Amino acid sequence: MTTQRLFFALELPAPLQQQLVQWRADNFAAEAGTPVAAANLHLTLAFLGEVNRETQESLQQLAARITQPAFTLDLDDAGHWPRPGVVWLGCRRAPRGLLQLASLLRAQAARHGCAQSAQPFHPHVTLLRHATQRIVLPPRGFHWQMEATRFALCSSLFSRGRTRYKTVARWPLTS
Ligand code: 2AM
Repeated sequence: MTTQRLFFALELPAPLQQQLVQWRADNFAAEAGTPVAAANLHLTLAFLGEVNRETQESLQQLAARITQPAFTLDLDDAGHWPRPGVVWLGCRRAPRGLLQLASLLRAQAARHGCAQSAQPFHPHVTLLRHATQRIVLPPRGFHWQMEATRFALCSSLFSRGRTRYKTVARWPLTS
């Protein structure tokens, strides 16, 4: 049976993606890590892994039934996880709506056999990969805000040495 590598995510608006890429270029040396392409900047809500069509359809049906209000996301924190080699942007205070949405999607994924990480959910936008050396993070004071008015199911495709994400479906956040 064919499978796809899938994850639920908050997409970032294109202008915000561009602002983040500019800030990254201004604040990180080229050797700090591999930059994630602007169009690939996103915030993962629940990672599903390789999923067959039947599981995908069940999870999409459940996602369509979610009724949650939109929320504001403040990207005002950054960090470095040397082991996976990730430099990320996140929120000093994650909005309740974000945590609720991720928790629901992760629970539904787990019930459908998509193993969820034992690590607590730490919402983040990955900016750099392969960042395994010591890094000096930019000083605090940066802050971007976005309204999360919808969430998406995305697929991850790897071809010709590049990862591309494609949006499979989207649902509005409205109560
Ligand atoms: P990352 O950016 O922290 O690496 C597509 O690969 C998305 O799913 C990325 O945002 C990635 O998070 C996330 N992801 C990949 N593998 C994962 C895993 N095993 N557990 C949780 N998230 C994962």
